Amino acid sequence: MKEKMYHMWLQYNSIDGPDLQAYQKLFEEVALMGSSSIMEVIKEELNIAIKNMLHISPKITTNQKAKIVIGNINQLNELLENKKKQEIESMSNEGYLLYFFEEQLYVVGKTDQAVLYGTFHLLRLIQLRRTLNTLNISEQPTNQLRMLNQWDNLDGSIERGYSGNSIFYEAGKIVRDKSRLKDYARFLASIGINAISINNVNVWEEETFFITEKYLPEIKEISDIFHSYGVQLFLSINFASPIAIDHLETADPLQPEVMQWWSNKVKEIYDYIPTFGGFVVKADSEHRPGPFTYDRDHADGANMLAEALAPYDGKVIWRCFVYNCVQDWRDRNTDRARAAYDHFKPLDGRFHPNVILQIKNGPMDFQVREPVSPLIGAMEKTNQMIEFQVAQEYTGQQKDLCYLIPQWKEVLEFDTHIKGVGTTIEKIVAGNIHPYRYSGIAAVSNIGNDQNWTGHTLAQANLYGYGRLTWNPSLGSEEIAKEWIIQTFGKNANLESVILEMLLESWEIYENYTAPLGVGWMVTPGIHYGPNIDGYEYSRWGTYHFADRDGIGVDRTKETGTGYTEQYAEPNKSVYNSPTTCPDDLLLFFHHVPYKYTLKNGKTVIQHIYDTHFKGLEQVKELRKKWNSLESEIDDARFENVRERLALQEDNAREWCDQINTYFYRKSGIQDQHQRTIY
Ligand code: GCV
Repeated sequence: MKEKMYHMWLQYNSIDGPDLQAYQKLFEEVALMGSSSIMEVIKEELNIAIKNMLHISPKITTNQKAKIVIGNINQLNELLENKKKQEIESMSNEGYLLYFFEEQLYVVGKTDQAVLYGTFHLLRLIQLRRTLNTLNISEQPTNQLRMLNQWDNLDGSIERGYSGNSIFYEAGKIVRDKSRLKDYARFLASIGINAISINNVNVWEEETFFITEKYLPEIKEISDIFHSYGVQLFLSINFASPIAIDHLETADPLQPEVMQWWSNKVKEIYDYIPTFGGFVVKADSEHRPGPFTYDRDHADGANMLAEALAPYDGKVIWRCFVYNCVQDWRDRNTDRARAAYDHFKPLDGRFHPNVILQIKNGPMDFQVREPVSPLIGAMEKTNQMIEFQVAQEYTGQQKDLCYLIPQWKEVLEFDTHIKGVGTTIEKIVAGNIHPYRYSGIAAVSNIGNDQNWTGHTLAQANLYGYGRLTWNPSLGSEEIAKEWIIQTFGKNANLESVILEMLLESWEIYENYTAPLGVGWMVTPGIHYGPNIDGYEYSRWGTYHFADRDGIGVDRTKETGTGYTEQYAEPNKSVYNSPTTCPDDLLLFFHHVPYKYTLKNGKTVIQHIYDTHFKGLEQVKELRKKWNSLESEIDDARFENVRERLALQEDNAREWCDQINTYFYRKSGIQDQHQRTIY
């Protein structure tokens, strides 16, 4: 039964009832054209899926009269009507058609990779028990780059990993048995992910050597596995590599010997891995080396690498998470929220066309609630992509339930107004606003070697949803959740409605019992789980929330605060700058207000804090009851896993509720209107 945990949403549950015969008939024979490594994995997947779902082994042929015909446009050229050919021609390389015509079902795309996506789409439809003989689907991804970043280290640990150890590395070595990597690649391809970086952005000593002959042969093996599922491999690099690897005296990006070093290095990498994607770089951030050491800026640093990669069509994905981590929080001129925009906006126009800036969704660090980063869309002449975090670093660490798709949807739907009404983040990162050559979405992965991949079985929904949303941001949170539930647990109306409800309310619940009204943090420093209201890291000075006996929140206004609001375009700038127009859920991110300040919902800030924290705890108790009601409908292993996690979540929620309410009661001296017990 533990196997069910492992197969996530590719369970391929047995189909019964009246649908079965119709599906079986269709799948008796499948014509599969071509023999590339991608076509081979399509064949494998069909065999597994059809056998499990329909209890038959399809005859795989190249017979063009077969009921199902799968191939790319060149292979099916003679079979297709002109109209269909034109439709495919007009699509991106990853676009495909899935349609029924004169008793045959076609899966046809521009490339083999597109055909792979089309095949997974078809298999998904069967899992969802959809009728196939009326299909007429035309699909292509909205985003060009749909990437996952592994924060895995060679010793097998994962920075901010909550699902066991790495599936890539173990005890200082790349894993020998790579079968789990292949399964990971399958899962990623099934949701349309097309790029992966396989090591932590914090590149420590030994990982620096990933780009040398010591590791490249094995990294090539990993790359080949992912490549056969249409996923391109990237590596995070250490900016100081020339010094660390070959003892150069400097890593100054403008020194000819450094430029030459990188150029040779990149050639060596491509000799091993011709399909290599490029570098992911964290520089001048949290004690990592970067161009600032040499008085150079980030355009100098990124461009030097871009020049080395350009002949191979390689890319530099340069992270904008650059800030002074040892800042004095009492200094009102050093607002961490301002940092990314202040560093990068002035550099617009200076980056090479194969550089992409990767920007976290908020200006801070994946808090439960943050405004959208004002840097996204603010650089018209520089490729940009957004960074989400599927790993629940600040949202419960896969012990607490937090379905993140609604949060990401809010971010993508945010209207920046940078080019007038309708300049949403979704359109910017899709490359539809500025003429970006490359753009898209990246996210920190949430998987490890736990049997169920994600620690909390329900956290699989975040990985699934990330891929689906990134492929098509117009999908709804509910629609994605339903797809995931049916594929993961089978078709069962009661189960579907209970789990759906749990997922959809979970983000709000988590927010209710943790940091209020956008103020963020209040977590145990370093660990980032559990409450520590005054906790702050790196620096010895200040708090993140500026609470005193009179009020709470961070003044980021133009007039009296850090001026961060100025980084937004109008009307957002003015909306955020005034407490009367600032949305309640971000009030304390932008403003320092008295505890008795009245929110738009009619409550005072302090009463809101008390109410949401008591409520959040009660909601977690309800989550537990809901899950327990499903005991007879779910296999033991998955049921127990979630049951245990929800018990931990209740402990966590209680701890938060107690600490937050006590802290603010003592600080403010204001009673709870409902006289509940607060010590
Ligand atoms: C990989 C936060 C995390 C770090 C992470 C960093 C980043 O600070 O706590 O673990 O480092 O973000 O995104 O680079």
